Amino acid sequence: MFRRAFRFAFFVLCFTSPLFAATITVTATDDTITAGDGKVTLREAITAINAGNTLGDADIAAQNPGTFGTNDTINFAIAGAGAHMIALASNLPNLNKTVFINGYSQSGASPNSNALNAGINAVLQIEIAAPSGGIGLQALADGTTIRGLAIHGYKAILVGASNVVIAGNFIGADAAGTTALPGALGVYCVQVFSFGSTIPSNVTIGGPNNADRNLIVPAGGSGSHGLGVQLPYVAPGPGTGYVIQGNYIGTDITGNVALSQGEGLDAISNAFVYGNLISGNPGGAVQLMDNNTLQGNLIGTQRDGISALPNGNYGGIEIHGGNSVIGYPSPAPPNVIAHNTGYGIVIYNAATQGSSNINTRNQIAFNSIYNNGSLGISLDYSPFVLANDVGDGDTWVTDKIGNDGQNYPVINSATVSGNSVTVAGTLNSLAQRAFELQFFASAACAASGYGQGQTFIGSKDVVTDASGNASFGPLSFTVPAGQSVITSTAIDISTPAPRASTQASGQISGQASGNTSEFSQCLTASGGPNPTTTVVTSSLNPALAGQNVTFTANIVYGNKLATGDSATQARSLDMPMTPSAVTGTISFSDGASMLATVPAVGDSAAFTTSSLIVGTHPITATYSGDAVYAGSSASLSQIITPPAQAAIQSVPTLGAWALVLLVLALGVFVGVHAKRHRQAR
Ligand SMILES: [Ca+2]
Ligand SMILES: [Ca+2]
Ligand SMILES: [Ca+2]
Repeated sequence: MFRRAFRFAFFVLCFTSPLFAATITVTATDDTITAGDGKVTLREAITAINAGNTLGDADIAAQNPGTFGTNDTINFAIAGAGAHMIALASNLPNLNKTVFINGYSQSGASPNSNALNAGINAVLQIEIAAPSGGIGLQALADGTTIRGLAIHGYKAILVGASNVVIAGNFIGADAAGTTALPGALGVYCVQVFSFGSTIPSNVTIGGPNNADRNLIVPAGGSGSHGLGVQLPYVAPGPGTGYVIQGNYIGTDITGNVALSQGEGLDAISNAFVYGNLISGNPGGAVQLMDNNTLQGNLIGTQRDGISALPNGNYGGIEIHGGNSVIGYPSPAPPNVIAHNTGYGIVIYNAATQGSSNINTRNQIAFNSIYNNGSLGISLDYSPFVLANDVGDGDTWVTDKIGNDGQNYPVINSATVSGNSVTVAGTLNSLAQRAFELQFFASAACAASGYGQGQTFIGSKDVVTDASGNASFGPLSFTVPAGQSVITSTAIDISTPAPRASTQASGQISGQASGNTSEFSQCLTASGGPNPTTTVVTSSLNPALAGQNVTFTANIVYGNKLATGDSATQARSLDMPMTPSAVTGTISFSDGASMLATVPAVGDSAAFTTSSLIVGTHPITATYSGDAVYAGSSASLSQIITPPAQAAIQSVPTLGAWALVLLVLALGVFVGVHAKRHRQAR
């Protein structure tokens, strides 16, 4: 009985344990296949795994690699200090068997542990240089994983299989992650392609953990720009289930310096693009096809999500298709799309670009879109605002305009009181349909007079009447200090019939259209800066003449945070809305006489004096105000009493004349004493 159980356990171990999959350890940077030379090269390891045997090489056999053919592993143990460069003379064999290539097995290597906003601290020790004009690694077996490599060249990593994971690598850069290394023809860092009739699906580039973060540098070659990630877009592709998550795309390992000479993401379909930093790409950040979801990406900023690191060319996101969701549904972290030299988001226009796709139903919500060089959202690939048409009858089919030319709301009034803004206005669009209106606050309006939208402040659902009209407001939203420029977008949330024409990756029947407008005209909220109250106090009142008295002024301003979300904000994100501290100066005066002007720091300023003469002083503290906060002032009566009343308690102090007299007396004493001393000798 016991023996039978033991036999069963042994059977289970033998036939199910991954311990028995083959592991080959690369021991040299050479790029040769030479049996029995005392070295195992990467080329030998891949060749052996593809062959399913040791190649009759005593060096491989001596490693007791295990059973070939099921989830084999290639590890590294190259002697000496890294990083170790494997310079390929020709393309390696394709990865035809499922394999885990683990660069982190090399001594001294370690994966990234930093969050997205803290730079990459991975240490890579294995660097692979593709042959000139050639390929680094080509994964053609389902389930292949490539981790912990610095790899660069013309086509660094090609993926022609499903369930492949590319994580924790530096692609298109050196092992330090600070230098772009283009091939002669530029770089496809990761190119996923349909191999024959095989359509790769479920390919993951990066992943949910910090250790999964790739550095992807679309380095450029002569006359050719690089591409960070390109997904299949020609027949028979694309597949489904692509994940591009947590990567730095275009920067160096700090996330603050641009290395890219090309475009970040290209031909993206059926992908979940989440939590990437995509900045510093002169060829543009993200080009979308169909059916993508983008959340929590920083596009055009440094790793802090604030400082500028712009993408060039079209700018942030260029859409050549439909059904993508950018920043929705809530509660997902929004995308920050800022500082790009071109558009924030632009949809291709079939009339001028000849797109054969159907570029509608792209839903854009909750994002922070600001300070981009052209429009925040353009539906017709034009830097000019697409004017509203009465009844919103324009469509992609008839007018070749993205998102069916969805009309934007018109804000008629916006007034500010403290940190609250109240808006009202109208929408004219398709009749008897439901729309979500989203409102945004910004520090400034775009040059067009129409918005971008820096901070999402709330939303309101409306339904149009038989004439296509709806009104909204007054609606009150909390706005961040200094952001009094209000804009709005309209999103069609009705559930219309499926799209007029079908395509391979078509609209789900009954799904809300999601057509989102461009940003509305800006309206700067009126009502002036936020009111303040000055509170002034004295450290000693009454005080004796000659005593130090410190006057402190504190600037108090309205309810700093929302006391509760309004009903229309129930779907909003929990965005931080920390008000800024006051800037400017605080002046202290004694009646008509100015005493001092002090910069306001941390909402307060102080002034100390011992010069007030006996009597009652009307002290006034006056806050200058700034762009955000209105000025204010407050007064108190400071009483100064004669010093004689408290002379006994006071520590006597020497006046200047008394000091002179004392020094003179000391001098006389020392002189007399010295004279006596000399006489005594
Ligand atoms: Ca060898
Ligand atoms: Ca329309
Ligand atoms: Ca329209």
